[in-house]
Amino acid sequence: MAKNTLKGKAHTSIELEKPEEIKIGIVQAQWNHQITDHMAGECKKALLEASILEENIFHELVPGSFELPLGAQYIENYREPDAVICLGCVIKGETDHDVFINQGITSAIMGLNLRYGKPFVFGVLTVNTEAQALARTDGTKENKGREAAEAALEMIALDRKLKSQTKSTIGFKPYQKL
Ligand code: RBF
Repeated sequence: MAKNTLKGKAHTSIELEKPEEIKIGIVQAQWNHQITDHMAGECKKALLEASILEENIFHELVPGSFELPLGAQYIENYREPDAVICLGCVIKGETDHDVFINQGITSAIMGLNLRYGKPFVFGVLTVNTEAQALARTDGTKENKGREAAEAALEMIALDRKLKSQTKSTIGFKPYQKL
C-alpha cells in the first residue's frame, strides 16, 4: 500500500508474481558516466533484489542522453522487454543545449510509452551542477537509478493487475497492444 511522504514519491511495496518471466531493458547514456554508472549499478541491483533474472536484463550503452529514445526503441524491437529504463544525466552548461536535449528526450520517451503501451521509464537527471547530480545518485539518500527500476516494476504490476481483471468481451477490445 502507498505511504504518504512530504516530498517525492510515496513508498509502494511491489509484489510481482513470476518475476523470472520479466524482461527489462536498461539503456544508459555514456555522457557524465561517473553519474550514469552509479545509476545503472543501483538500477540493476534493485531489479535483481526483485528477483528479475540477470539474463533477462538487457543493459546497453548509447553515446549521450539524446540517443536514449532510439536506443530504447532498438531494445524494444530486438529483445521485446516488458519495460525499458532510460538512464542519463544532462548537466546545464553555458548554453541552452540542456533545454533542447531535455525537451527532445522527454517527449520522445513519452511517445515510446504510448506507442508501445509499455513503460519506457524516464531516468534522466536534468541538473544545474555535478554536485546536484551526485546528491541524487550517491545512494546515501536517494538514487534515481533505483527509483527508475521501481517505477518500471510498479508499471508492469499495474498492467498485469488490470489485465487479470479485464473480462474478455465479444466484438470489442478495450485496448490492444501494437
Ligand atoms: N549528453 C548528455 O547525456 N548529457 C549532457 O550533459 C550533454 N551535454 C551536451 C552538450 C552539448 C553542447 C552537446 C552538443 C552534446 C551534449 N550531450 C550530452 C550529448 C548528446 O546527448 C548527444 O550524445 C550528442 O549530441 C550526439 O547526438
